[in-house]
Amino acid sequence: MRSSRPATSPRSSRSPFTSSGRSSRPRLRARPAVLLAGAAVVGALLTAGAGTARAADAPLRDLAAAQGKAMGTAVTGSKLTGTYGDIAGREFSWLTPGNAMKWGSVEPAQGTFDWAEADRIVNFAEAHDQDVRGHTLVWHSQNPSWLTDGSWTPARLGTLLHDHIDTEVGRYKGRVAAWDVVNEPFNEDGTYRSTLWYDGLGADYIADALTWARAADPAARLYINDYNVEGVNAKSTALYDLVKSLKERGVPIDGVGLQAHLILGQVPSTLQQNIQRFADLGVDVAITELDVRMQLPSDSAKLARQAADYQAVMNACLAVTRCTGATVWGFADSDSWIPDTFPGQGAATPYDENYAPKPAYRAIAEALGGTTTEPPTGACTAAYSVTGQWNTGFTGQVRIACSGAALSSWKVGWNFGAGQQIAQAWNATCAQSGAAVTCSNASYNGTVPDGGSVTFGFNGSWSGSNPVPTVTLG
Ligand code: G2I
Repeated sequence: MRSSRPATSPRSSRSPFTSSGRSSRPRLRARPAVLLAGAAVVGALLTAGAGTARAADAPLRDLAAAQGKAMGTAVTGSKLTGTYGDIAGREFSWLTPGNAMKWGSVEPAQGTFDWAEADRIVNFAEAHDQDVRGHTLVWHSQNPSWLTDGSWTPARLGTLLHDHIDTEVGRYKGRVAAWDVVNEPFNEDGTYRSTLWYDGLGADYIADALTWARAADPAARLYINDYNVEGVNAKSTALYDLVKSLKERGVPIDGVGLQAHLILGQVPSTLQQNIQRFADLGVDVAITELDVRMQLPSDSAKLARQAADYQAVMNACLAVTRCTGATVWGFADSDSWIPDTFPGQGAATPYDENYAPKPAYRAIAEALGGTTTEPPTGACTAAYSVTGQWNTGFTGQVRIACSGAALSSWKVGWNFGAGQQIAQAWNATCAQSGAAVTCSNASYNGTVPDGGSVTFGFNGSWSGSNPVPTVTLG
């Protein structure tokens, strides 16, 4: 289903991408009642006594809309099916392609374009009434080698950049609400970063890029985006001075993106003050790449600290009208850049590797005015997720986890609601009769200790749709 909204309709009625930073129509969409605690998965609880269902709390995007804000996530286009797609569509009102719109992705060979993943994300966003934050047009990284290895006169380099902006912004004209036009232009000390662009074109590559982007899509909100600019410091002050001078010169600049790749316990104390000073310049501010990394393994104390950090960031944004919202840089720990870049660190996002919401998820919801229901202590839970899906097949998994309780054997059941059939299971014995599936432990994995978990998987077939069933553990 595609959005019925014409591509040219004004966004001011549906998006926090307005000059005031507030949405006049909060997104309050009906949600299926079976969703539990905004969770990625439908879980079943087995407590010492009666099984207690968790309350159906509102998705983050609805909570954010009620505050005039957006809640976003970076996504990978190829993953937008199964549980990952369910969460991306349900919980978020902004999508940022994590890599799909970078120059190296869209024009791997000069004049040869690949828009497949970017198109997929934009189509998904429209089908889910979401806005897209385009990322990113001018950067020193993830450029195609034909560009970085070439030898260009300044005039030719400027033409290449102009054409790139024209082509990409023009392609998505009316469909991308905001662009990170320029990404990461500064060094930590506030001087300009030496890049292909700065070295070849001088500092005015920034003004030129913004001007070209405005010409290619006058309705898109145009941002400069950087990291380590969340608090008041030399780098954020350089960004502030740049935005101020661009405004004075009449260069089109609508917002600044504070990436917010944060370290556990290190939310800058001047975050709100910094957001406010940009807002006072007359630009929007967005938190664009939020994550909070920690040394692995995570534990409950670190996860609680992380929840407080997420909440502090949300509160700072909520306190400033022109802060339009926050985007997390991947919503699940299995889809985060952190472990690759910082070996030994991770667990930086609001969902764990099995798409179960973490304390950080609940902290975001609560900052946005929502209520969340913690699972009761002393429970074992079963969580079903689709980990992969193709034409007619899919792979699913169920994770049984205990906290304050333990199991010596287990049996999990569910009803497939759309004709799905299990073909083959591992780490469990499964049987299907009509829609009803029951799976019990294998000889070697009946024991789930307090604090431990067991996962089993299966391949199945589907057609039409593949909804996540409600699982019972008993
Ligand atoms: O580095 C974190 C972010 C900092 N701000 C700008 C963002 O654009 C940037 O995102 C990350 C992506 O999340 C990573 O996924 O940018 C990285 C590159 O600097 C991305 O990493 C790259 C890997 O380096 C490649 O090896 C890989 O092929 O992701 C590519 C696609 O998975």
